[in-house]
Amino acid sequence: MTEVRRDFYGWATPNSQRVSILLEELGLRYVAYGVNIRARAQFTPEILALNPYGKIPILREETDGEPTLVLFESGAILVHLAERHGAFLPSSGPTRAETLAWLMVALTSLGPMTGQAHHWTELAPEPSGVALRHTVALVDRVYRLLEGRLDAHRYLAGDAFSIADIAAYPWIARRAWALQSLDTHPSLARWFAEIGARPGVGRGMAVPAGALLE
Ligand SMILES: N[C@@H](CCC(=O)N[C@@H](CS)C(=O)NCC(=O)O)C(=O)O
Repeated sequence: MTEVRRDFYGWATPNSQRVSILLEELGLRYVAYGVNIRARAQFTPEILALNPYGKIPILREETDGEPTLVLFESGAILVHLAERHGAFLPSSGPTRAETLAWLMVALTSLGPMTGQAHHWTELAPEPSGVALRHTVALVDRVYRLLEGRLDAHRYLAGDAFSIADIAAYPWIARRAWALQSLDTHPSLARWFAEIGARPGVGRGMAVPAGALLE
């Protein structure tokens, strides 16, 4: 029987949590390695050898003891695992296309815009009101989009929980970074509570054990 070993490199960050949530939702066995980005561990030779971009998450797979895949970019990892295990992404048809569209909203708008806003709300060495207002306004627009979608549909891709929800959830959990609130987004709040109640999501959010971003 073929034996697959999976090594997951991550930290308590939203992009990492996307992957650990999916690993848990799929019930896969994996070994989690902590890469503390606040201690700049992403720039060690070991991590740069796996991802020359020096970013997490990273997934490494071995099949029967032979390295078969090293993958970075959370979206690529989500699609790879979902396809390989036949879950949370339809294999063809319009719902697959829609799932990928909402996945891309999470990958290219929600995550990066929230990350940029976070720079201006908490991390920048010098404040900039212009940059803060600009980046928060970009996130406001994404939240309005998600609220409208979830007003009309149970999940981002429609009727079924998918990798689009998994990609969005950890960033909504960090909404304070971009001065967002669920109080003014009732449908997003309903979705956030439902996704957060899934045991696999709860477990995935806590990987690697003991990791703290602060
Ligand atoms: N587009 C990438 C972004 C990865 C990313 O920016 N990861 C952050 C943690 S959430 C990181 O590694 N930051 C450290 C750095 O950029 O040096 C993905 O989705 O995987």
